[in-house]
Amino acid sequence: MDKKNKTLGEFIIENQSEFQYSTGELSKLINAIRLAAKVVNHEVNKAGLIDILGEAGDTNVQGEDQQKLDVLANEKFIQALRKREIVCGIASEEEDDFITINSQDENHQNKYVVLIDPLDGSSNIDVNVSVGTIFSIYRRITPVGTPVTLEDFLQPGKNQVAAGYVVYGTSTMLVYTTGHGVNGFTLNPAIGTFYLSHPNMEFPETGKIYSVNEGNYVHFPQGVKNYIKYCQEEEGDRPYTSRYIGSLVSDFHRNMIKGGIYMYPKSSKASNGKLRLLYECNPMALIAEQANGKASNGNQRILDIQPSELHERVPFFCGSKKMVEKAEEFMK
Ligand code: P6P
Repeated sequence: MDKKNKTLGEFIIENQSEFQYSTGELSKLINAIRLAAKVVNHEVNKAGLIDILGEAGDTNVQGEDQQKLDVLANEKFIQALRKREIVCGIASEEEDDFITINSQDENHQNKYVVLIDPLDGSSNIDVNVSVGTIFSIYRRITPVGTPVTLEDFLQPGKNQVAAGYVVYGTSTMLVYTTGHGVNGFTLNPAIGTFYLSHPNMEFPETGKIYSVNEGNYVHFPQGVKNYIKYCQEEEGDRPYTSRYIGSLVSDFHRNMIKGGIYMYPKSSKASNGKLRLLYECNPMALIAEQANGKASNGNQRILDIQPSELHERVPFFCGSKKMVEKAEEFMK
């Protein structure tokens, strides 16, 4: 079959034997993400109308109470994952603590934990800028048959069995990896089907785009300031282009296709930067490495970091390998 016309469902079935664990388990996990992504996509795409449609009162057209979209996205992903009888626990940016999923079978036979940022960049919704969902999947490390514990969530990113994102942009795409490369699927909203549109996605080894909030420049460490000036100098293939959407998933996605580096450094205002290790940096770092890119906190591989708490933040430098390495040189 022509690779390009393959649906996500066909792709999962054709590639599930690569999944190191039970073949059916991966399908259930990705299918749960797929379903929730379609539901959230529907809500995000009419976000601008909700206020108008909601003028009739406190409810929207479906008669549901109006909810902030990130709360709604959180509920939709948790609901989809809970139903699949495959996940024993979920952690989310929207939840202070992790959620234990009690399987119907009280022996807690479910083997996977999922960590999500249900709607990253949600503040952009009000200005019609693309947003995304980020997900990270691990096998539990505590014994199956016992309630999930915090230890199951505080695993280094290199232990992830799958990771991906949904970008709700000019088109909606699901991009994910199970450790065998990165593939991108575009949603045909007319029929609600994701099609393989970007097989084997890879970061160009270098690029000419740097993404950072330069409004924080004066607060950055000197090494970061020096790298930003390096990007702006008239020399060789520079100056680079500055592109910063304020939505990690969108900046990452563009840089993976065109080549570039995304940076959220620490600063005098945020000693560990802003991005969360467990459900933003780790999944994006796995995707980056699977796409021949690189992801570090400035001096350490993101995927090697041993987490100490659920919502911890880390500085984040991610994208084309040579650009991340150059940035690290300036920060040594
Ligand atoms: P700032 C969105 O809130 C987010 O987590 C990322 O998606 C985005 O890249 C970053 O924060 C933007 O943060 O401080 O530059 O507005």
